[in-house]
Parts: sequence; C-alpha cells; structure tokens
Amino acid sequence: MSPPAAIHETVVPATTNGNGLMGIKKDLAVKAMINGQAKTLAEMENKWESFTFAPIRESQVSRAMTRRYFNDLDTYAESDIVIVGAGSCGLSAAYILGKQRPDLKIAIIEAGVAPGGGAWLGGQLFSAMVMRKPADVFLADLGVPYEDEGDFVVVKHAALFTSTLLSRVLSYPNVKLFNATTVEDLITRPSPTPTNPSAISIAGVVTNWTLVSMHHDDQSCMDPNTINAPLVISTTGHDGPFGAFSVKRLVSMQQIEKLGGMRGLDMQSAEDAIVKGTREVVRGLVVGGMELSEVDGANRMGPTFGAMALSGVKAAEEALRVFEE
Ligand code: 48N
Repeated sequence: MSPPAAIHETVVPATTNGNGLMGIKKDLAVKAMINGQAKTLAEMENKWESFTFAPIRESQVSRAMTRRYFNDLDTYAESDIVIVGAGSCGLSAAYILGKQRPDLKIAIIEAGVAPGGGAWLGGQLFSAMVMRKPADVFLADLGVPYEDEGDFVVVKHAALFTSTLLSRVLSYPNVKLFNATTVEDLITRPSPTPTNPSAISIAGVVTNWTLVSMHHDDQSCMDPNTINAPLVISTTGHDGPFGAFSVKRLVSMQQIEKLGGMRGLDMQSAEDAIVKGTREVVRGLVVGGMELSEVDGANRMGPTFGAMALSGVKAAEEALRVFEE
C-alpha cells in the first residue's frame, strides 16, 4: 500500500466517510468496495455519485421468483426420493444421494424457514461441534476443516459444518429444497404381506406451507399439496413440536405398534445404535437420525454429531438399495 499522503489525500481503505459509501464510477464502486482497493479520499469522493443499479420493473422480480418456484413444484411433483427434514442427518443423506445419483430427482421438505435443524451450534449454545471418528472421513469429503483430538475431531463452529453441507446440497442440480414447508401426512398404498394383510407402503408425502399447517385449528379448507415418490427418507428429529413426525404417523396408522421413545443420554452407545439402526422401517420409508431413536428406544447422544452425518450416509445407501432392488 503506498505511503500515507497529506491529510486530504490520506490513503484510506474503501470504506464509508460517515455519509455512506463514497462515490466510485458505476461498477467500479462495488469492485473497489469488495476487493478493498485503497483509494485516496479525493479519488473516492466523486466515484459513487454516478453509481446506479441496472434498471428493473417490480413484476420482473415477481416473475423471476414465481416462475422458478412453480416450475420446481411441477418438476418435483413426481420425485424419486423425498427427504423429510433438512437437519444434519437429512442434509447428509441428500449430500450423498445428490453426489452419487445425479439422475435422481431429490426433494427436501423442511418445516423451518431456516434449514439445518439442531446443527447450527454444538451443545448448550456453544459454537464448536464435536464428531467422533470415523465421521472425520465425512468432514474431509465435504471439505470442512477440523482440529484432530485423537478419537474425535472438532469443527470450530457448527455453522461451518452445516453451511458447507447446505451449500453443497443446494448446488446439486437434481436437488430442490422446499423450506418453510411441512410434511402433514404420508401418501400410502395397500401393500399386504402374508403376516400383515393391512400393511402399507409409502408412496410420497403430503405437504403444506408451515404457516398454514400451524393454523388448521383456526382456519378451514386449507387442504394440502402432494409429492409422489417411491422412497421417502424421514429425518425429522426426536420428539417435539415438529419432531418424529413420520414414526408418530406410522403408529397412528397402526403400521408400528408403538414408539420405543428416546432414552437417556449415553454417548458411547447412542451413536452406534442410530447409525446401525438406520433402515427402511416400512416399505418405502427409511428413518434416520434422532427420529429413529423414537422408534427403537435408542439412547440420545447429546452434543456429538457424527451419528447424524453417518446415519445420513446409511439412509442414502438404504434408499439406493431400494432403487436397485
Ligand atoms: O436436527 P434435527 O432435529 O434432526 P437430525 O436427526 O437431523 O439431527 C438431530 C441432532 O440435531 C440432535 O438432536 C443432536 C445430535 N442431539 C442429540 C441429543 O441427544 O439431544 O432436524 C430435523 C428437521 C428440523 O429442521 C425440523 O424443522 C424438520 O426436520 N421437520 C420437518 N420438516 C418437514 N415436515 C415435518 N413434518 C417436519 N418435522 C420436523
């Protein structure tokens, strides 16, 4: 950087002079701000004055959003795989599927406006995220840096893991995230077996805007939409206002007798049980992550996330097994 000039010519980084951004000619303003080019005060003064964005009409913005959204709804009305819940498990499954099977249409349905579930912080609002080995292999594949502590690794901020995973998943052309959208029910088909004549298989999901789902008690006639898919992966987390959705629905449809209910915290055993137990619970429905703990009565593991990532990997493999059957 050149030596500081006289006060009126003091070399300053591209920053504000107290009256908002300084003048830079057209797009040079943005470039100078973004790459932090040092500019003399005088040189900056007259460059933002002529700055202006390209012209727009409001309807162009509206059409740019709505055309794409409704085209996506049309495209994914018939999906190959639906993932319910964009938490660490569901996103990990989407990462594997999006990468291994670019030929499959994968729809992710997330009730929250913000995807990511419980993986934006470590434990008790602390930032760092712990994953026990061998989940470091997943982090390395994802390109998330971590500190190696021997039997486990630490990502400096949980949001670094979740935002990296999310950005990878959203960059796949065959994956569509429908956030602020709730799965309100499952699409079913009779699928009797010799031992269970009333058995069903899952053939997709029933969806509605989450804000609509939250008001069925005070509004009528708000029927849902549907997405058909031969395979649904449900990773809606442990029980709670939204959690454990699909397995609770299976109980109310008498497809599983009752929920085992998530047990107390036992870090050592919980993670193995969740990863190993990730499976197709009924035909067409694979359950993973903490939702599975509600089915099997597995322990919870607390603030360690390796099982979520690797349960997602296993859920993806279980889903592909169904496709290759
Ligand atoms: O993060 P979660 O809750 O679920 P997982 O299984 O991906 O990760 C669980 C993990 O965060 C833990 O709980 C950690 C390891 N702690 C364990 C412990 O011992 O406490 O994500 C579930 C996502 C959320 O984003 C929900 O909003 C969403 O699923 N969701 C739904 N989305 C659409 N439709 C629904 N019906 C629905 N229900 C939940």
